[in-house]
Amino acid sequence: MLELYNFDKSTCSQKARICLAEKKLEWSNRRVDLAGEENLSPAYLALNPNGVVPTLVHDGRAIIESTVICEYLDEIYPHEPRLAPEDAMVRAEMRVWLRYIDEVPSMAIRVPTFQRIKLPQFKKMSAREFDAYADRNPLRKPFLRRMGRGGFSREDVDMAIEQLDQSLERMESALAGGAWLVGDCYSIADICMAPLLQRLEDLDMAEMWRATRPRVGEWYARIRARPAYGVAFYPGSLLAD
Ligand SMILES: N[C@@H](CCC(=O)N[C@@H](CS)C(=O)NCC(=O)O)C(=O)O
Repeated sequence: MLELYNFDKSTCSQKARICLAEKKLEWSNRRVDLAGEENLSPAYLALNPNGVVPTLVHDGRAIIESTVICEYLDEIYPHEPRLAPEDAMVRAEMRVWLRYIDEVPSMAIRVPTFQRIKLPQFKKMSAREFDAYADRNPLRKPFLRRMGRGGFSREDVDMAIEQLDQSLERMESALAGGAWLVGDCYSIADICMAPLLQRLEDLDMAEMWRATRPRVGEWYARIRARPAYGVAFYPGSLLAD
């Protein structure tokens, strides 16, 4: 049995949901209430000590990290569509993308997201309440402390935009070689990038690629046209919903 602990609007959860939909797998939805801090409850921390979503529970055993979850699902359910390239060298290229996506754009996207969504809530907290909230987050404490109740500095916002811009530029150049990030093979690299572009669009930041990066625009249209995309992004899963 597959259970996915996830949250509708979380980009990391969306990565895992696209993967499950691509593989047409049956799974039980375990919705985690982030606003209610269910992710920081002892029961959830026992599954995921980082206190973040998603977590996949397969026959009672927990697997964390969205990218790891995607690779795991493709490995244990090797039916079509395969989501990793057959060739070891090309698979390594995909993994290079996955490390980069985890380290750079997935981190950077949190800055404009938190500025837009969380800042109004944080502003209502007292200093003591905010510090206690930051301290309860096993993984996000430094990030939250840096943001503070007043929001990120101009420099932090600019740095995040620069990193997102770099990611889009790398995509534009990779897509000169084929329809997908790793040549002609639709893969987990595409799946992990897609929710980040959806988020940029939801944050009214799609101009970062619309006029200037045509291959990215075409890639985005292609991935959104896949049936799995519509399954993963059900009504209520977008920032604006
Ligand atoms: N590297 C982790 C990151 C997971 C992560 O940061 N999840 C966010 C949502 S996208 C979260 O749970 N945030 C908790 C919160 O916002 O309170 C993964 O890819 O699974």
